[in-house]
Amino acid sequence: MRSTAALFALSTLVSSVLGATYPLKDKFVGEDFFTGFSHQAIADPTHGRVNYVDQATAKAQNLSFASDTSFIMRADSFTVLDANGPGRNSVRIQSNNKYATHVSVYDIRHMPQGCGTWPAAWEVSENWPTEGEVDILEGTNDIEPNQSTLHTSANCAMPHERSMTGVSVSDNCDVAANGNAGCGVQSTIPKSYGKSFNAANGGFYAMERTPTFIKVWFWSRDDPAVPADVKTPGAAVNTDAFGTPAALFVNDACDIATHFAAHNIVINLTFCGDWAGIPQFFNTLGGCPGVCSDFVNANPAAFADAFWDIAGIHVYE
Ligand SMILES: *[C@@H]1O[C@H](CO)[C@@H](O)[C@H](O)[C@H]1NC(C)=O
Ligand SMILES: *[C@@H]1O[C@H](CO)[C@@H](O)[C@H](O)[C@H]1NC(C)=O
Ligand SMILES: CC(=O)N[C@H]1CO[C@H](CO)[C@@H](O)[C@@H]1O
Repeated sequence: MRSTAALFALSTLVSSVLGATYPLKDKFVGEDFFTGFSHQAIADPTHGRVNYVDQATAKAQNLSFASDTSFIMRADSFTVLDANGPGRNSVRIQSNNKYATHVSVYDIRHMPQGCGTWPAAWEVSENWPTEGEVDILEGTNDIEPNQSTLHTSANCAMPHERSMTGVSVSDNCDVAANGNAGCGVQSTIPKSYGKSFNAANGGFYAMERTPTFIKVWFWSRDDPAVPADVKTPGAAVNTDAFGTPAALFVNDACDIATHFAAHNIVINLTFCGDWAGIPQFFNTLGGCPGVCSDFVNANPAAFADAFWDIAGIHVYE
């Protein structure tokens, strides 16, 4: 009896982080980003030197552009800015649909690069932090690697050691506990961010979210281990075959089901602000000159590589 009970306990523990097969729910390729996502001309909550434009403006200025095989969104790289006027034009998009238990696969050829840039691909909803935030790909000033992070309300923490290839840099996800750093896992996979990501023609990020765990994987474009259903999206994905994730978040000391509501997918590109603009990140780690906002105002050409080229986002539910 006792050993059966022990076995049962072990199997429920193990099965709580097992993957599954999920059918395709939404596919976003090319023009789908103009219909399945909304351009958000909002003020940057992180105080960036940015001016998010609406869809009509983004199309007119060719900041958002779709072909059959890609969706490009980028910063204005032509205009010298008045220090007293609005920030640099850029694009922030949000999916019209929300997803709770799901897998999202991001096939990205190029991510924004350059001094002052703060790009992010993440999932979030209106009520922050009570409904949670999952940052899949985020960083600043080309500083590699960066990380995947959860931001939550109180009572959500992670054990330090987990079955993942990345390294936990902070175990408390509560935004009030550590100046909104959240619980971040730094990637140990080469070419997962910035210049080296772009030089390899990008790659694939995938995130699986269930009521009991959240996992993030990354494969560089030419990694022979890219799962076939990630490389060539089809009717379903099987996360059992994805291997050890770069980041794993578990429910030992965090009730994932109540800390995370259904989320929208958000892709954004801001400049400077509460993270990229801090001298430690802009100057010391990023090797960028002067004051971030002055740099953004005066150097439009420095933003020529500040663009996303997204081959597609597929969501399985
Ligand atoms: C951009 O994304 C990051 C993701 O973590 C977020 O913290 C920041 O507030 C976002 N900025 C805007 C304006 O959306
Ligand atoms: C808009 O951007 C795309 C992608 O960079 C480019 O191929 C296209 O020529 C641009 N269109 C115009 C009118 O500049
Ligand atoms: C390597 C690196 O620059 N990592 C940074 C990732 O982002 C966090 C902030 O969330 C920084 O604290 C790290 O230094």
